Parts: sequence; C-alpha cells; structure tokens
Amino acid sequence: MKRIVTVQDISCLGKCSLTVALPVISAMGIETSIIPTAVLSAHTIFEGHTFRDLTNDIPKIDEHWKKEGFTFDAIYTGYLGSQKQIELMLDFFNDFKSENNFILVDPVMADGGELYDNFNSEFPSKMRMLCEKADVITPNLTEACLLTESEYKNKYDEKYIDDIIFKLSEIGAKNIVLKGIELNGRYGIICQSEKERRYITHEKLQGTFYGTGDIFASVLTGAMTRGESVFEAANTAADFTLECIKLTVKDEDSRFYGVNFEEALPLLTNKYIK
Ligand code: PXL
Repeated sequence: MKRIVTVQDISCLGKCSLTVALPVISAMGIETSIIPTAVLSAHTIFEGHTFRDLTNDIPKIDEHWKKEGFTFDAIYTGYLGSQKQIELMLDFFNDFKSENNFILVDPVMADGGELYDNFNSEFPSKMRMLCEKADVITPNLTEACLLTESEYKNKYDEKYIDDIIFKLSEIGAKNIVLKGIELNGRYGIICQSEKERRYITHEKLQGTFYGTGDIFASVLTGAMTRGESVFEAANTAADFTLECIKLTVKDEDSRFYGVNFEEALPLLTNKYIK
C-alpha cells in the first residue's frame, strides 16, 4: 500500500486540514501518516480559538522516522503554523525526498486578497522558499500574488494570469495548479506542467466553502500517488470538491464552516479501492 505523509494542523472542530486530509486520503486506499503542526480548538474563523504550537515536536518526529528508515510515496504540506515550521519542512524534505516520491506544497496562507490571521507579512517569502523545493504547488490567486509579489486583482484578463503563472514557474516548482480562476466567462483551475498548460473548467457555485482547498489538495496528492498525471489528478480533485459543495448546498442542515465531504467519500473508494 502506498503511504503519504501530510503536514498540517489539527483543527479539532472545523472540517479542514488534517480532519479532511486523513479521511480523504484513506478513502483512496492510501496509508496516511501525519505531522500535526498545531492543535486548535477550532478553525480560525471561530473567534477565541486556541492555538497550541507543535513546532518543537517536528524535529523529533523527523529524527525518529529517519532512524526507523520510513519512506513515503508523497510528502504533502498544508497549513504551517510559523516561519520556523517552514524551515523544519526544508530539513524534512532533505531527509525524506527521494527519486521515488514527490513533494506537494499547498501554500495555505491567504484568500480573498488577505493573509489569514496568525501570519505576518514576511510569511509569504518564507513560503516561497518551500515552494522552490516542490514538485507541485497549489496556490489560490491570493497566495499566487503573495508568492510572486504581484498585485491582487478581483477582475483581470488573460495577460494578468499569464504573468502570474510565468512568475510562479520562475519559483521552480515543476507543476503549478492555480485554483479559482475566472477567465472569459469560464471558471476553474489552471494546470501547468513543464510542457503543457490546461484550463480545467467547471461550473461556478456561489458562496464561500471553507476547507475545500484542503480537500482539493488531498485528492490531488492521493490521485498523483495513485499514478495519475497532474492533469488527470487535478480533474479528479476538482470533480470531487465540486460534488462536496453540491451536497452541502443541498443539505438544509449543512454547517457554515465546512462541506459535506463525508457523503462524497464513496466516489473515491469506488474509484480507487477494488
Ligand atoms: O483551510 C485552510 C486552513 C487550515 N487550517 C486552519 C485554517 C485554515 C484557513 O483559514 O485557519 C487552522
């Protein structure tokens, strides 16, 4: 069985980061190891949430795993709690990246033109250093602008997006998956490999759906670990995320802070577990 390690926080309640990555990747028939970066009582959209930083545990976990000789088919980082954790991830990549695996960095730090609470203005340049080492990066437009020091715009044209993708490619990651892009009346994901660019479009659904970036990155990592190309995997991830949103919109009792991904998990098990 393939094994992924994912590094992100535990929001004890909130349907984001590890509470979605674990079930989603497991549902794809892939073992999921974790390094929790912090424990929060709830997602940061809840005022008064607690935040227990687990930075000091990370090098110890790294050392122990090195001694044991554990290996991973993919290394996937999400919400990191501090700049120090980014430095520790650079060490972790040195210790666990091999010819036989890939690194996916989801540069979780911002949305809607704004950095999330808990991050200062130096965080994006540090995150850029992590993206340099990645095989795949999955920024939304706000994160892409912060990584490339571009102006964030709500309304834009193809030239604006071309420039941002060019600047992202200069960072060094081989594959860029830019999420939430609206161009010429279409909506979707721009996926750029070393050789090719594709615009994977889908219907636009109104509203804010927290945690969907984490679901998307988890499925993308799982599908690539299962041998899909970045384009196939981005399609799989987009279809799954869209289904989660549709199920949430249909449910009168849905939670405002997360989507009904649980009800969509059979799509993954049926596809990947024989
Ligand atoms: O979904 C990204 C995410 C993950 N973890 C925490 C967050 C967020 C987004 O705000 O606050 C703690």
